[in-house]
Amino acid sequence: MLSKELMKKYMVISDEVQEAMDSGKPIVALESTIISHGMPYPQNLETAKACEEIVRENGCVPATTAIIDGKIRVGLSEEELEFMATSKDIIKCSRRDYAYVVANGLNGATTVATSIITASLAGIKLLVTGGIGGVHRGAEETFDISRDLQEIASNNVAVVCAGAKSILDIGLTLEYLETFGVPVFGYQTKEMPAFYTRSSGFNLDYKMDETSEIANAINTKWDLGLNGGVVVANPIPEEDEMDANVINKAIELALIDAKKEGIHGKETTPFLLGRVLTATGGNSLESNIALVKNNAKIGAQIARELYNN
Ligand code: PSU
Ligand code: MN
Repeated sequence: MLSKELMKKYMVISDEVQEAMDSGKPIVALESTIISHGMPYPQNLETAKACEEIVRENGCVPATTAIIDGKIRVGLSEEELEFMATSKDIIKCSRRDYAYVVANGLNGATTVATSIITASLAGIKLLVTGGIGGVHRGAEETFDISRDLQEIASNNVAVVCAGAKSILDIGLTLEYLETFGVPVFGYQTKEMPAFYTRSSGFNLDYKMDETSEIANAINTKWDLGLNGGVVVANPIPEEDEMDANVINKAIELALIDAKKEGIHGKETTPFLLGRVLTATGGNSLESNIALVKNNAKIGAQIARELYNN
């Protein structure tokens, strides 16, 4: 956590979040790359606002994270959410970009990696996202492994997600998490969810049916000095699930296009997300919105118990 002086220098905390911090109320961090680079307008803004509301309804305070004019922001106003949803002047900000964006007074959307960093600097214990980044398919050649995994591994922040998209190699992503000692807890599932679908074909070691069980396991980990995060894998609700064949075909085509067009580095994930969206005629966007909201709900329920301990 940042010292008081450094917080003052680098960070702006919204009144709502500051009050929660002062009174020990549970806080749920929310990322902003999904707003700026992961979804089109206006659905991005509507979803961001809806998620904040769901977090409040479930007894927590939402803290959407971003960098605006070089200030690390914890908790955004409606105008600031709108800015993140519409401005073209926002850098997708991973760990390597973070200091540069802050030092130069720029705007940055925080990925899972930098939302975790921000949460950790602010002392927030849980982050809600849609899907985590991971080991990309073909990573044995491209070395493309999302920074998200290392940040999950090394900060005491729990991450609630709907698994990982199969634009990634889900099996290798799970292996990587295992190497770095990150537990993956399935919320009411024995299988790693694949974002748009509830199943991926990869089993998880631990299925937990109650949010209290998950919170207890996370607190136990930290009590024992086993530092680092946890992935909570919360499958998309059945009624919002996509047809696996439809989505997998769209993903395959997107991967072929990315290769053809020489897309690489930080552009890869937004490119693939965009292509999948166009190919599925907006159906994937609906699923995406539904699963993020569901993560906000379950995330807030876990956070309540985490802070209770
Ligand atoms: N996966 C999604 N939607 C997203 C992202 C991932 O389904 O919006 C975003 C998240 O912010 C995640 C980032 O942290 O992409 C990972 O990017 P990269 O693969 O470049 O590390
Ligand atoms: Mn990458």
